[in-house]
Amino acid sequence: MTADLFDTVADLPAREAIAEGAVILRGFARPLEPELIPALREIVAQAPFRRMFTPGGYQMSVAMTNCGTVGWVTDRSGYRYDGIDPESGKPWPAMPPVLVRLAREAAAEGGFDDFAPDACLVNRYEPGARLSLHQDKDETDFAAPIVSVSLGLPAIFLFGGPKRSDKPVRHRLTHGDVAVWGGPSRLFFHGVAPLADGEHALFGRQRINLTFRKTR
Ligand code: MD6
Ligand code: FE
Repeated sequence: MTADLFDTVADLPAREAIAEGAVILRGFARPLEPELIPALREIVAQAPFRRMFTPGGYQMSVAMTNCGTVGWVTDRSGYRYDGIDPESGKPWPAMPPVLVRLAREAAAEGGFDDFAPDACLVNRYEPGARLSLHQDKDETDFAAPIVSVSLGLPAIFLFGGPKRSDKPVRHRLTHGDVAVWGGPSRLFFHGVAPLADGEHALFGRQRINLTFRKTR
């Protein structure tokens, strides 16, 4: 038996099914790292990270920005996708081709051909930041999957089921891992446990997560 590169390096299979329609692709984004980092830098220069407020008035611990035709925003009036960055009054930065390609190839690897995302939410987790269990349901097209790319510090991804009360399974996501969920698990509850402190060689004391969606 020959182990492939990922088996050797991470001692984990390169592809882990976590539910019907849901898979973790270990290290899938790593080959694109040299192109991803400058692309992200450019996005953040145009649309800096900001900590948004929930409709209930709480400030999120995760800082966010977006690229693509539309971006996900939350404020006192609710959650929505908007073509305009409320901080700048300008359109969100375009989605760089390397990100479109990464999302499309990961989706295909997860069993979802022809994924054409129009939104990429960029999340920054600093130590202690967390995301409580939720469903991604502000999109109109649930046929398309969610593609989620992890960079920087490791995090514990909580993946539950169709009901909020379904006990989530904890999956450790590290730099370069990509999670894809769609079809039967498209609306499954998920979240991120409070980020443990640490230092990543490229990203320092943070985790960056990119979530790609087709919103319409
Ligand atoms: C993650 N993120 O950070 C998964 N969903 O691994 C999400 O599920 C997510 O970061 C909606 C909005 C922001 C997110
Ligand atoms: Fe989500």
